[in-house]
Amino acid sequence: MTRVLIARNLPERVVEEARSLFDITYRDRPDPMSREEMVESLLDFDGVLPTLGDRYSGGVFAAAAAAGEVRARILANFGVGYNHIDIAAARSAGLVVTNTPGAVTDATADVALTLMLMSCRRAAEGERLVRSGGWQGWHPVQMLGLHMTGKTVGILGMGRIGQAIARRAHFGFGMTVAYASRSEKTLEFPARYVKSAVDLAAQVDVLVIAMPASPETHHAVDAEILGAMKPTAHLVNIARGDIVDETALIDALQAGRIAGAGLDVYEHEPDVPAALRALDNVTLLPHLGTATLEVRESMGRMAVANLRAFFAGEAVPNPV
Ligand code: 8YV
Repeated sequence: MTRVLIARNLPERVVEEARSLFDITYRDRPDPMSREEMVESLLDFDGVLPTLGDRYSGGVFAAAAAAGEVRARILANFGVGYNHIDIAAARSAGLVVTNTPGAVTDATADVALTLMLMSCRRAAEGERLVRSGGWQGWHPVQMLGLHMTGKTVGILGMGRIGQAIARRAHFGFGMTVAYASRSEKTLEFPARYVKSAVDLAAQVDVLVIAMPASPETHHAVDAEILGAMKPTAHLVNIARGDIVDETALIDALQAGRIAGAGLDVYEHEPDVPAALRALDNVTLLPHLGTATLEVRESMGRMAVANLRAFFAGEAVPNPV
């Protein structure tokens, strides 16, 4: 029977479904695999279901090839983002890689809107004030934030998630949508295409990062982009932490060069720099993008569907 490693703790129903199809080894733990575990996974299993944090680097594939015969033929990633996998190295080692687009779109867009509102309306700061017991009572000019309705949102990356954010911002908050993307898109809502990310940053009240991480997008949001933003503007990142130069972001927030930031992802997760944690004008979430049971179950089912199709000799639904 086909041997599949589920590399992380998943919702029970997903594990049951996978067990009904394959000989499953279930690594029922919350932490990423070690390098040794990943090397072994390629030697011992026909398929692996890895996720965020499992760094299948070129070195892991090379170490597996040097240690024996690579048995694995597919990495069915749980999650849409696959920047933790060296795709070129996986391909040269003969593996197919799949991901779970679609399943994550709405939940991730919801967290973007959560962070936009929390940052613009200083919700985390206000919550800390109440919890501290230091709130002195309402007054007309207390904790004034940015009124989001009718403002301009700039979206970096107009893929599925970027479009879901834009739709919410346009139809829900009457926001003007502008975006920068690899190419101009045909969209079912009004949106202005801006060629350069720096120009986009300069024009908007909220800049939202929704592009996939890759070596090309590493530190795409740097001191220049942050410097172009209005001092009243907010930055939101629901994509991957290393798209932002975190040190430059801390500088901008400390100096008040931008009004605030809402982050769901970090450059060196789960490490969040103390300097960032010390700031009041930043909202920090622990990578909650898709954190609902319903969504995690559909992501899991999608990963299992990719495995099923692959081992049935069919075309995989979600190749990367
Ligand atoms: C996932 C995400 O929950 O799907 C993604 O790429 O960013 C998250 O919402 C997590 O990263 C697992 O892939």
